[in-house]
Amino acid sequence: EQVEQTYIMVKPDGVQRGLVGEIISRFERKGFKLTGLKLFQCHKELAEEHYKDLKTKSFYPTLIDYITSGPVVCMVWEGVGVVASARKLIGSTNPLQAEPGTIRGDLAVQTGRNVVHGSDSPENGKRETGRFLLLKEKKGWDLSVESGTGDLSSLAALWFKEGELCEWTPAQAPWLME
Ligand code: YYY
Ligand code: MG
Repeated sequence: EQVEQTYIMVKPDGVQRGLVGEIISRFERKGFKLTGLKLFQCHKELAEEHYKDLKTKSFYPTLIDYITSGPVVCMVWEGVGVVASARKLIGSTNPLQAEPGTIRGDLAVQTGRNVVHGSDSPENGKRETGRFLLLKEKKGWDLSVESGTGDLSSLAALWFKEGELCEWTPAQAPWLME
């Protein structure tokens, strides 16, 4: 099993509603490892790059306005299977369809105010967290080989820069995984 990274972001509504601690808490209690954390005012260019796959959607302009409307909390969580598991903890995109017990199911009512983002694949986890740059620096990995696309521009780290992520071993590690 592969250790993955996922990019989790408390969106501006989550920050404004005072849900930052609640949301961080859910990933902490589950047992994933936090390796990056910052409060950040997202600019338009970054929002557009982050959501570039949705460019043709009717809601895209309002999505960009929403995500840049106030500070967000950017996080990297690491662990085996963390990408899919985090999506389950977050719940369905439409909070009215999200199961009770999930973040969106418990804390939100509308798709356009669904309080949190989570990467949808390990590849996007790497792209969004900036893990590619970290690994490249440490191990000399070739981004084009890793991506399989050869398109370096699409792999530039989005939310974190070199030096912003921490590698550490939580004291609880041996009590979480045998
Ligand atoms: O990954 P997830 O956030 O659950 O949904 P996406 O399909 O990637 O859409 C990203 C973001 O766009 C969603 O969290 C809210 C917004 N959105 C919307 O406003 N209206 C839709 N019909 C679909 C998505
Ligand atoms: Mg998505």
